[in-house]
Amino acid sequence: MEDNAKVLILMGSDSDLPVMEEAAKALKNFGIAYRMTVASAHRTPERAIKLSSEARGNGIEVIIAGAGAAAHLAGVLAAKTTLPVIGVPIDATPLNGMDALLSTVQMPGGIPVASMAIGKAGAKNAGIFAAEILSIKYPEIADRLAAFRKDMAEKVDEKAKKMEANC
Ligand code: RP5
Repeated sequence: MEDNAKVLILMGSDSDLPVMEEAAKALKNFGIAYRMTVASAHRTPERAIKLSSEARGNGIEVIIAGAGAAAHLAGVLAAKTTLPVIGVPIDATPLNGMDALLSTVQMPGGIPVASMAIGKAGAKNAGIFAAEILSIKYPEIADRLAAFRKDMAEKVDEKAKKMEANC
């Protein structure tokens, strides 16, 4: 845990860690301090609510919440804070994440959750999206995001050139 954490990454179970690590990796890549821990909306609701309601006061600016199955974690956290909450639906059941996706994305009007894609791509994008939100306030994060996009485009260009050369 970093004292100066700007992002709080929560997950419903430690079994979600292999997916949610992608969000942490993305934040590290942009030099953003985060705190990552487990809190379940149904197994430890008091802990989830405490973490969310105290987040702003603790210097947190964005919350990322990953959960599988009924996946009400992001919505429960969003109910207790006006910070932006980014939800990551996790494929943890025989429904392959469709259950978590619908539970995360279909918030009733009034309490928004920004839902990402199911699984690792969603967790990675949650980290990048958190960086984009923070970039409004922190110009150095905006610069790192611009460099990340440039690097991604250059890699595609390189691959395209190689492919064309081999045709
Ligand atoms: C959800 O149930 C968790 O977010 C996890 O994705 C899923 C299964 O949890 P475990 O039974 O592996 O702890 O609450």
